[in-house]
Amino acid sequence: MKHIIVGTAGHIDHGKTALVKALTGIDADRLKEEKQRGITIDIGFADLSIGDWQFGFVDVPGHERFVKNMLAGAHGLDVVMLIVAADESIMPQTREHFDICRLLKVKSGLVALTKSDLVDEELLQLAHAEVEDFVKGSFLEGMPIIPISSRTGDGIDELKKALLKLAASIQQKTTSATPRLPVDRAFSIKGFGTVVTGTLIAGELKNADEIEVLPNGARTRVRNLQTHGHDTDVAFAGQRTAVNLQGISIEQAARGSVLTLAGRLRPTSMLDVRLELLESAPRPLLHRSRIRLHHGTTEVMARVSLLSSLEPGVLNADQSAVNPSRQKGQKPNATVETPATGRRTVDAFRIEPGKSDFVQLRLEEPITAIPGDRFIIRSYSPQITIGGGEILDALPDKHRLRDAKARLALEKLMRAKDFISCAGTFIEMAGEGAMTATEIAARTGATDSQIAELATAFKSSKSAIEISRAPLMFISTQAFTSLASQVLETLSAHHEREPLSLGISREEVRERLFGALKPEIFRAVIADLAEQGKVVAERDALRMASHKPALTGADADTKQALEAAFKAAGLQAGTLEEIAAATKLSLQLAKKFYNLLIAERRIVRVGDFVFHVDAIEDLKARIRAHKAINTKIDVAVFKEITGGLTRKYAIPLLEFLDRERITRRVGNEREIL
Ligand SMILES: Nc1nc2c(ncn2[C@@H]2O[C@H](COP(=O)(O)OP(=O)(O)O)[C@@H](O)[C@H]2O)c(=O)[nH]1
Ligand SMILES: [Mg+2]
Repeated sequence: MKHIIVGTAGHIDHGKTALVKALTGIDADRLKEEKQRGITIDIGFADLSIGDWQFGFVDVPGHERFVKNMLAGAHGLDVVMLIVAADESIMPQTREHFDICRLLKVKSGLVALTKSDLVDEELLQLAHAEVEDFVKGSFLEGMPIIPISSRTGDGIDELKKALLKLAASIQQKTTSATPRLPVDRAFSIKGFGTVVTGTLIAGELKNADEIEVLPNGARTRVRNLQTHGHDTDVAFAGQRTAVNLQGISIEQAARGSVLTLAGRLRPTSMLDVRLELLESAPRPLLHRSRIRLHHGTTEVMARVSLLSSLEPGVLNADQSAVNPSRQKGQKPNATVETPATGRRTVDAFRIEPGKSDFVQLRLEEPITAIPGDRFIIRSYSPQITIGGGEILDALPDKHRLRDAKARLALEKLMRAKDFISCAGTFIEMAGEGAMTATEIAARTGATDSQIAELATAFKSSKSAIEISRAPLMFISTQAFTSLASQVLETLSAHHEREPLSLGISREEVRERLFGALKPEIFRAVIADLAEQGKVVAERDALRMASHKPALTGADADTKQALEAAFKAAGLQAGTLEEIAAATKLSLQLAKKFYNLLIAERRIVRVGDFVFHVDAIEDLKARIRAHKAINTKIDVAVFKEITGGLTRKYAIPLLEFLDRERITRRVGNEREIL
């Protein structure tokens, strides 16, 4: 069975509800008030199976006052039946509903010329011609225009045939996506609990799935699932779906909510969009205008924050036109001083009717959206449809008015037509921040298996790199390369500054360059540099593979003298301060060479003391040799073996040997391993 959602659109009283009834036998006016007044107030539903196809019909109200409800029904349509009464022809809501369908990018449709029984052939031809002219240049151009009478049944068979033909020609909604069900009704059935209904616009929903209702965030399991009035184990994208939820109130899942799998999507209060202002909009859209945003089944108030493409120069010219008193050479600014009122305005920034531009919408209440979703905007007052467009980024950063970088990213997102290029762009935008699979899922609505495919895609495109498997994480190749060269620069600078030092502390590099980044990134960059043989990562230090501590003649002598002093002291070696004094070196200089000797492992730190590696190796050999005499050793014997070391040295050395696994402490004694 294939599924398709068909909606009505058109002016009030043109016969939308009657047509749905003539097609399906179902009266979609379900409210008492609707039946009494004979007008549709809210959206209604009906279904019909023909052959392999299951049609879900959404009948919308035509009245000007209920466009808000019409929008809640229009969001998930595959096919629209634009209904035009032959006796009245095109009327205001014919235009508004048609604009809405165009802006929502409804894929396909047809025109039903209803009430054909009320007009003669001549009038019918006239209406036909007017409709043909009306849809010219739109998605309905060349689509069937069918004269119908719901009263006599004329044309109904032809309409069914046309619907079947359309259904076969359009692409089905995708099931390989995170499921989303914008709720259009939430009600309660006694003994059953809360039920929500809506058009499943993407993915699949299964019985017992753990779901989340956003933006509320309430979670529960699917208790019962119905599509088109029948129980089912799975609902597919394109089906009218009813979901029984446990432990969630009607208020938590009210119209406008989105039901989705738990933990996948995130509500947002900002949207980056491509917005088209209708040619018929009464005035330009200004920066900071307050508008009504309709998305899915929800309506929220929002402010328009333009992303100006105006170059400072262009703005200059524009402003001097608006404000001739402006001084020449004055710094161009986003704000214009209006001489009459002295008020600062940014009205120089605007979208003219019929034009499109990038815009950031700042919402007064959160919604749940993903890129590719369509939306409609209506003016605050009067409430009329003025535009709409496509969401490009539903989880954007806040942009300033003139943010060239944001515009550039949005251009890219607009051109990204598939998931891989879309995800690639988001990863590029994240830069050094990289993106986890969870972040990609929330940003794009992709499934885990789609995200897993990215690794393969990036391997051939080389645009991004998988830097971690668990958690799955990607970084753009550009950011990765830049971080790697920053590491190399830092190491080079360090070697130049301190030619005697063997390397720089790993922690210092991490903090300085990767401090705010995910820890996996540092690990991956260093591992890559090491693998390429550019960097040597030793214990807690990093150095360029090419780096050799540069010792001049005098330095080499000093280093040697210091090492000799440690060697001569044997196991009686003191602290660094003592050795420095004994060799008549300044503590500062001694420290430098001492660090070098430590890094080269010529000397070993044991507690407060420092021993030459030879003395330590000799000690280990002597202890091992003692094993032939006795496998146990205590402090007294240890002192004997070491030629009478005092406890001051003996205790830290014994503990060191324990750590080195030469000995193991057993009570007061030690076992030689
Ligand atoms: N004669 C005639 N009347 C119709 C036809 N279709 C609808 N009507 C009538 O027109 C009125 C409005 O129809 P309705 O379906 O409620 O219009 P809607 O507001 O577009 O849903 C009702 O009184 C219908 O009986 C038709 O094909 N022929
Ligand atoms: Mg109606």
